[in-house]
Amino acid sequence: MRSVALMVWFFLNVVLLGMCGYIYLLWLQYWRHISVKNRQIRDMTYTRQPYVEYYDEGDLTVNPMLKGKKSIMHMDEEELDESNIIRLTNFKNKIITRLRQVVMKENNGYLKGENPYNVPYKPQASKIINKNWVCDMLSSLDTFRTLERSDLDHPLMDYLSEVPLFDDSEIYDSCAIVSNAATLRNSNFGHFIDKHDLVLRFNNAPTKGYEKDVGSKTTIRILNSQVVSKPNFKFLSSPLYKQLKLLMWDPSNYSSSVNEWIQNPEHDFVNNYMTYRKTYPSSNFHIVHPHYLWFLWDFLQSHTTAHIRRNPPSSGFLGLAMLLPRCTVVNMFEFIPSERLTHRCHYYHEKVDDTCTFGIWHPLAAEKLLMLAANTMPDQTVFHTGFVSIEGYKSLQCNL
Ligand code: NCC
Repeated sequence: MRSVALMVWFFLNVVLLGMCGYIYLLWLQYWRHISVKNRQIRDMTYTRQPYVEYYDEGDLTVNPMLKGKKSIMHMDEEELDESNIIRLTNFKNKIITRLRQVVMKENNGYLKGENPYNVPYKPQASKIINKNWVCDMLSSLDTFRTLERSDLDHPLMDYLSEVPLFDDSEIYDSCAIVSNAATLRNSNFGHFIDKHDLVLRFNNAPTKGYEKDVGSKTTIRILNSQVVSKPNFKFLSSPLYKQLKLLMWDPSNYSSSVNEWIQNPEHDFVNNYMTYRKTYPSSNFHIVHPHYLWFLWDFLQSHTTAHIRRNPPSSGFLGLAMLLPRCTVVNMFEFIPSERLTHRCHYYHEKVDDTCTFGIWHPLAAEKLLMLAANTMPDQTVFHTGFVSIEGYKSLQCNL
């Protein structure tokens, strides 16, 4: 009897001890959770600054020139609760890290990497960068340039439009640049995009069937020379390329003259260009001066603290440079990927390819980090809603 009582007593003690141990573990777990959460919130209030330093100097700092500015175009955005803000901050950090990794990888492969356009060695930016690069662009000697008849000694010259792509009085309050990114799907941006005074699209990106997400208005399209020359894009017959301003680009060798380039363009666009202009003589269709592409590349290099890929900038960056002097504000849709990010490339295809978003041929990651540096929108707009807003020259106060 005594030994049974002892055993019960022993058993109860073990249970009691076990319970105390368990409660202690739960208590520890709870305080660990609270302290992680507090740290995240503290970090978040630090990184939720609206403007990010675009290259790895450590801090995410506010650009004083942009502080307090607001875009003239607003979207109604939902209010995020705390757990969503934490998720968003983690997403933002992942995207910025990924972009920086791509830039670093290109930098590390710089000397071994290909240099198909014979770009001469250019130093990367020093550690102290003027963050207000939009003003730098304005103060630089070379501004956006299209080919003019006097630039060429080639039959093409007679087909170049004499009406400028934009006349001097064409200044817009709000401009939208719509990327071709797959993250536009289910964005519901259509109505907002169409409210902009000017809408820029790229290549063969359709609007029909995608109006809810990308809108239907197109003021201008930028085309790379593949789209003008390759039969599968149906450049001469597709309605995509009619009744709007068109701008195409084809890269030359870095130091070729215009006449050397036109004898041997990268893609043979010349016949289609001439046929288009002959068929639609009043069309406003221009060709980027090939030296301007390299000016843009030089500009990007001089504002990136790493060596960038020695290929021309993407159509997206060209579009931004073209519009900054003409728009009070430029809203860029899904250039910085939002939380809708998938592995797909375009909103109108199922093709899976991450490099469309982070870059493999163009110095895309460096371009995107520069866009982020000039962005005036809060993180929620960029990484949740899906667009960045950049002030045009007109609204910036540059000390020129
Ligand atoms: O894909 P693309 O680019 O036509 O996209 C236009 C601009 O949108 C931005 N973009 C696109 C996809 C994505 N997932 N994220 C993005 O940010 C980029 O800024 C891009 O410039 C081009 O720039 O002209 C490009 O064109 C395509 C392709 O030629 C056309 O789409 C026609 O098919 C190029 N791809 C290939 O040649 C395979 C791409 O490298 C550049």
